[in-house]
Amino acid sequence: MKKLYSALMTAFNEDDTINESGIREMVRYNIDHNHIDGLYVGGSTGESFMLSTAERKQAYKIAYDETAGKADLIAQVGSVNLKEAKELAKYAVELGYKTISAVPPFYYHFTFEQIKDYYDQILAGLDVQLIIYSIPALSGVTLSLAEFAKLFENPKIIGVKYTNNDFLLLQRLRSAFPDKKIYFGTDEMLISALPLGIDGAIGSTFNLNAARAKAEIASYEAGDMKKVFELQDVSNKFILALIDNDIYPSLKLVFEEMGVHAGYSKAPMSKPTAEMRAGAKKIYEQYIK
Ligand code: NAY
Repeated sequence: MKKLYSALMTAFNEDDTINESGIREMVRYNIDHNHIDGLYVGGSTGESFMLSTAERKQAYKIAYDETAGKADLIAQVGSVNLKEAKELAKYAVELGYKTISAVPPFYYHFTFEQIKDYYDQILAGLDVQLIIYSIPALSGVTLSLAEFAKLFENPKIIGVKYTNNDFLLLQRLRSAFPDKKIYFGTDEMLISALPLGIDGAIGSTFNLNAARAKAEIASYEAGDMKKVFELQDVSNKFILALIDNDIYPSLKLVFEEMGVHAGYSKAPMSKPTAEMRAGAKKIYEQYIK
């Protein structure tokens, strides 16, 4: 069975400090209500590239503690500051995370040799497995099939979180590396990734839309493609409405509608306006309630 992971959000207070109880509530909702297979902690949805090292550690610790072994956990430790990435990886492993993930180093257009060295250094001396976080649209780093092959030579690198709509590369990865894990990360294109043999999906919208996504996966596995299309169609109306309403703060606003105190997003992300609140209420009523 393909796995479904929510990309965990980080709840903030209005002054942009971390809201611990908000993170705990979202973890609990994912476990108790979504019955989620796992949580991806500290990724894009966690707004992690805007956090200090101490705040990133705090988020891993809260998620680990609240999950209490009831779901798989993956800590995203990637950073353009390699020293920070190594420190975060070590910290996550000491907490008990069995799997980490890392976005390639970004911004400076590093060479592939530098990228490979970054992964090797993060993993050196740690008893942990790693999933590459490939998200070219945000990181600016595109890895080719040959480059994935070189990274996958490291046995600790067990797969990729593939947030990319290049389906040719996805198919070639699946064919070339049947034993590596591939988790797809564009929720609105899940329908297109399912037939390519993904091992599961990791996404922000599953925090709220897990039941529909799970039903889509189950329908796919039962061969009911009409149902798969219908479910993805509703999901996409929901996801596009969220994007139109400013996705990260809106995911939290919809959580608030459901009584889950998800807090705010961190500046420079927007604080909710009256219009965003009204939009989120409508999204909740139309797609979640
Ligand atoms: C992450 O690290 O949190 C993810 O990449 C999760 C995947 C999400 N991508 C981003 C950039 O947030 O769930 C998707 C995405 O929000 C969704 O498909 C809507 O576009």
